[in-house]
Amino acid sequence: MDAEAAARAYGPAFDAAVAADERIEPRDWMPDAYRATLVRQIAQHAHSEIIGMQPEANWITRAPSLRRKAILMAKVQDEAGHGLYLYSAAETLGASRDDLLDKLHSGRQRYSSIFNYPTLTWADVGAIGWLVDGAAITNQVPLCRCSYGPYARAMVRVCKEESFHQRQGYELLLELSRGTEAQHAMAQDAVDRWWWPSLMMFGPPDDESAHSAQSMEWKIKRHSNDELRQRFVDICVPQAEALGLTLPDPDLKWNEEQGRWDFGAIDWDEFKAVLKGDGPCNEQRLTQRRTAHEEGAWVREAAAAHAARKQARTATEREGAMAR
Ligand code: FAQ
Repeated sequence: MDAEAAARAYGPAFDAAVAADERIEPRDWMPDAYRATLVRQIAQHAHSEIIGMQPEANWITRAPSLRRKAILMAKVQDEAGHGLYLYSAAETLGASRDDLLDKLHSGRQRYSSIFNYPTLTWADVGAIGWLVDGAAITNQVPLCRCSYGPYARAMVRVCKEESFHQRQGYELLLELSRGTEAQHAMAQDAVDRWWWPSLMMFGPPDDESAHSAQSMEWKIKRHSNDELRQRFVDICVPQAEALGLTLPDPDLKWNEEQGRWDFGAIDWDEFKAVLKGDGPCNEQRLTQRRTAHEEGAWVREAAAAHAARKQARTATEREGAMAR
């Protein structure tokens, strides 16, 4: 059956399943563009998780206590795990992991803008947990209801772990904020630097978001970029107050009529520059990723050889059992 005939035959069932909030599973028919959009978004998400390990891993050897070091190591490992679930979800759509990594390494696929900023002090670990993981959760909780089953299910576990990450960041910042004057200043400086890039994580404004309308129609995205950004600001304002820290936005103002916090203008030129590769750490992040991939080649080879040997042994044992 050619593609057009398949769309005529199976398209109505796909549309009905999406309309009824049912899940689309890997073996179901789906429009090519739906598949391509999911591969694009899931791959970008997976790449963000593994590149996102770098800014915080930078502080593992310098964590101020054994407790903080153990927590940070567990968090960075969790991010690696999230990358693996997400690459697996992309594979269920027919994508090849090698090809996706190739596209990341050659700059043909994106990762989140946020990971192109440097972690200058220990307080940045707290700011990433509170703001970056906080923004990630705000964006990802609705993805647990994404129409594509494997992505939605991966998000359930990812969100549980992100919630722990967010709390550890908050707790770290709270301790610094209530500490010495220098510690408080360090926490404030980190929040000043991470606030605006965190708002950019939600993507361009709705009127410039190329994919939102179609992705919302397919129920891949459940809310627009601006809706989620607003939700995040409304969550953060009282949390910042409880932390004893200020958000670096003189235009933040409670809007009684709308029941939300109005906030100042985002510097979209900065966002575009980071997407183009001109952020403070773009080059460093990609170089480190390529190096890690090359240096890990022997691990992949050894794992593949081990798996092949195990499979051959299982096949021999099965044949032996059948002969008996
Ligand atoms: N950075 O039409 P839209 C994490 C691109 S969480 C870079 O609005 P869409 C956890 C977009 O790809 C971070 N590029 O796109 C963690 C598109 O480009 P294209 C990852 C961005 O897809 C925490 C163009 O702009 N989370 O890693 C960004 O409908 C701590 C037009 O944009 C996810 O990926 C950006 N911020 O909406 C790890 C969540 N925003 O492909 C370690 C899943 C937009 O046309 C430590 N993704 N672009 O060339 C999504 O929800 C969506 O993809 C959005 C963008 C909301 C990010």
